[in-house]
Amino acid sequence: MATADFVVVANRLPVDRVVGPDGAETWRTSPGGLVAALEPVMHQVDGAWVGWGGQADLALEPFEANGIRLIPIRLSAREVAEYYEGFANDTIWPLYHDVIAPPQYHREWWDSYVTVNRRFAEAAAEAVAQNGTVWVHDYQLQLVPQMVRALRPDVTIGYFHHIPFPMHGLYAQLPWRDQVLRGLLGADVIGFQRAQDASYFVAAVRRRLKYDTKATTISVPVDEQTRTVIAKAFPISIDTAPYLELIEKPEVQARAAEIRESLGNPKTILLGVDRLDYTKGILHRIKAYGELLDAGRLKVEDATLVQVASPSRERVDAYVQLRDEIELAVGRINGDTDTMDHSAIRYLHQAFPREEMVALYLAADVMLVTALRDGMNLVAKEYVATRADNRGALVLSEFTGAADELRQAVRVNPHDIEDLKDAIMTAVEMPRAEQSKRMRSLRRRVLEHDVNAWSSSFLEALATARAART
Ligand code: GDG
Repeated sequence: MATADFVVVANRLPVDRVVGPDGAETWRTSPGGLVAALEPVMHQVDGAWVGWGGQADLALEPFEANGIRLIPIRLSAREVAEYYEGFANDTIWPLYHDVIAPPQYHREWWDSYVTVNRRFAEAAAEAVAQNGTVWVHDYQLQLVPQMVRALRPDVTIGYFHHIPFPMHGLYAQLPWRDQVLRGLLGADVIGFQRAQDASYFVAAVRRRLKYDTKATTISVPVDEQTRTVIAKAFPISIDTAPYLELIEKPEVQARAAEIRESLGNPKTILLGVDRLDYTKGILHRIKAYGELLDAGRLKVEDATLVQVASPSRERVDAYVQLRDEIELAVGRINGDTDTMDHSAIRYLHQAFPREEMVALYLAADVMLVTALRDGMNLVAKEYVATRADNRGALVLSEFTGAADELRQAVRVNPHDIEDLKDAIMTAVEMPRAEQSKRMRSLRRRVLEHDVNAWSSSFLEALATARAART
């Protein structure tokens, strides 16, 4: 197989498998921002993408889709359960999100994580050209940088961590804490969402491995010498173009008006859009909203909360339980407060096409992003991008990466239900002029720092690292 100068390694391939009514298989580009950000890069250089096809036991040969060479990794059903649902989503995910849910530590999950990481690393090492670049993505593949380095010392390696990195006091729980640090340190550049994440990582390296560190630079001893690793923040963003196009479409605007109509034309539509995940603070938001209705600070005739909770990780216990709790809470509040014409909460456990999401953003007067912990949170940025008329208000948790950048949002500590209630009311009652002043500044930030700016700055750092090595 021909090699590629630039190889992306991510848990998922950038395409989804679609089987037509005649049984014929096609691949459709996934709608995610990562694909949008990397697609131009993949086309400029000679690129390949290593990832899982999303289905257990799917054995596929490398193939090409939309001009990108794809190298599928096969995972058995057991590996999906142990490496992906287990270690990635039930050990690392809760631990790195400040143990909002208790992480499960199982030795066989770890073993599977090592095995699968090695498979990804071997595929990347085989695919990359001499002196090429490998860019590894996210917490499912933290061991891959070191594994690729061991196989291919000629290659420049980047890693980007999409979720938070926890403070040392929590990180230290991980039974395989040193192995994971060493795995990541195989990279030349390690990117995090926030400066705080990077500094927690550097502190963990200093405390556990006793390596010398200085600000964002880590000196990793190799034989008698040292190798420099950069660990710093590269806040990710959205591909703004499709959002700016969709908000101009008459049918999307008409749909936004139709949504408002179908909710009984309330004065205020509040919106939450999240994967159904315990990190997103959906329950806290619903509780605060219910108390505002109870206390008469909001009236069911005047306000509706639309909560989209898109199905996620439905085979992990904590998610099954969370869904029950949310649905109980929504049912109670609606049961207590709905009238024949108005519903307190319109809850949708569904995934929608992007057009519908944009229509919802356009219809929403107040956007609630109240995550208890979130690497970045792209929903906040998407809402801001769609507010071309500078109207609307964003309530944003200080525990999201986005809070570092979106300073003009109504900031909130979602653990503090009283603060959450006050923040919701501040947003609901915000005068037009203030909405406009804040939104203008928020939009400037999001439109200037889009996903292309993010990938360029990361790749520049990698190029600098490569130059320093030679
Ligand atoms: C991880 C980190 C970090 C959601 N429901 C639907 C739908 N979505 C889209 C949103 C948004 C994306 O999914 C979710 O991105 P977030 O950033 O909000 O959150 P995570 O999925 O947890 O992502 C996060 C991110 O990685 C990137 O680094 O920001 O912190 O946790 O784009 O719009 N899209 C459609 N239908 C849905 O029902 N079409």
